[in-house]
Amino acid sequence: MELKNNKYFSHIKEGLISKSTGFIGSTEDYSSASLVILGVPLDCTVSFRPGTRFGPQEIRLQSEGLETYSPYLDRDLNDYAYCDAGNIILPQGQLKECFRRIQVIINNLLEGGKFPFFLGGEHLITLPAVEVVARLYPDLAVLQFDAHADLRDVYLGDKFSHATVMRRITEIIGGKNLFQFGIRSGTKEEFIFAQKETNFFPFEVKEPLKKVNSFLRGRPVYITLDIDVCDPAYAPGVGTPEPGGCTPQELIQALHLMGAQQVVGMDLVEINPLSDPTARTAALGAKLVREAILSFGRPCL
Ligand SMILES: [Mn+2]
Repeated sequence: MELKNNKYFSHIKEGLISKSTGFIGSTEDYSSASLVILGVPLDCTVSFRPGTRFGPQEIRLQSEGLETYSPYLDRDLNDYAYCDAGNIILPQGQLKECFRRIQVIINNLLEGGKFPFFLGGEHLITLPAVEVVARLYPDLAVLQFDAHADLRDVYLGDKFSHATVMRRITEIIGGKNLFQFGIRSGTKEEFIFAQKETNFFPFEVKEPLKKVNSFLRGRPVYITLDIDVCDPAYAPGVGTPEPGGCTPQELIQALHLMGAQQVVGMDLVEINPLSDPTARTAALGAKLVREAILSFGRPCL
C-alpha cells in the first residue's frame, strides 16, 4: 500500500519510469494472463560455446525494438493478455535441483490453466518441460525445429545433455509422436535412429510441416524451437552454429501454419548473447516470440 502512494510509483504510472524489463506488451498481472512467458536460463551441459543463460534477458531487451503489431497476422500484442513472469533462479551445475525447480514451476503454470512459453537457456530445458506437459496431455505430439537431431543416447558420458534431449523425450512420448524438422547434423547412428523411430524431416522446415499439419489436427502439440535451425547467417548467436539452415521467413511462416493446431506449450532455446555481437539472433528470437504469441495466444475479450 505504501509503495502505491510514493513518488516512484506515480512516476511509473505517469510513464516517466519504465520498471519492467519484461517482453514488449507484457503485463505483470499473472491472474488475468492466459499465456505466461518464463525464462529458464539453464546453461549446464553446453559442449562448445556457453552463454545461453543470458538468452531470456536479451530476447526481452531486443523485443523493445519491435512493434506490437504484426502485419503478417493483422493482430496486435496489445489485444493479448500475457504475463512475463521473469526467470527461474537455477543453481547451474546442480542439474537435478534445476530440473526439480523447473518442473515445480511448470506444473503450477499448467494447473493454473496458463499457456507456458519458455525462453532458454540450453535445449535440455525441453526435457523437464515435456515431462510435465505430457502428464497433462498423454496424447502429446512434440514438434522440434533444430539443426541437430539431439538423439544421442549418451554424450560425453552423460544421459542428460543438450545433445541427448530428444532421445530422452522419445522415451517419454514414444518416437512416433516426435516430429523433427530442419535437422542437418548428427552422427550416422542418430540419423539411422531418426529414420526408423521418429517422424524425421531433415533439411527442410516449411514443406514437410505443411504435409503433417492435417495429420496433427486435434492433437495437443508442444513446439520446441532451437534457434540454430535457422542459418547462422541470420542466427549466429548460438552454442553450436551449423551452416545450411532455413531463413527467418520460413520460421515465421511455420509458426503461422501451426496457428491452426492445438498448441499447448512452446519453448525457444539456445540463443547465446555472448556470441551475438549485433544481437540479431536475439532480435529474431523476439520476433518469433511475438508471432508465436499472436498465433497461439488468446486475445482478450
Ligand atoms: Mn537442439
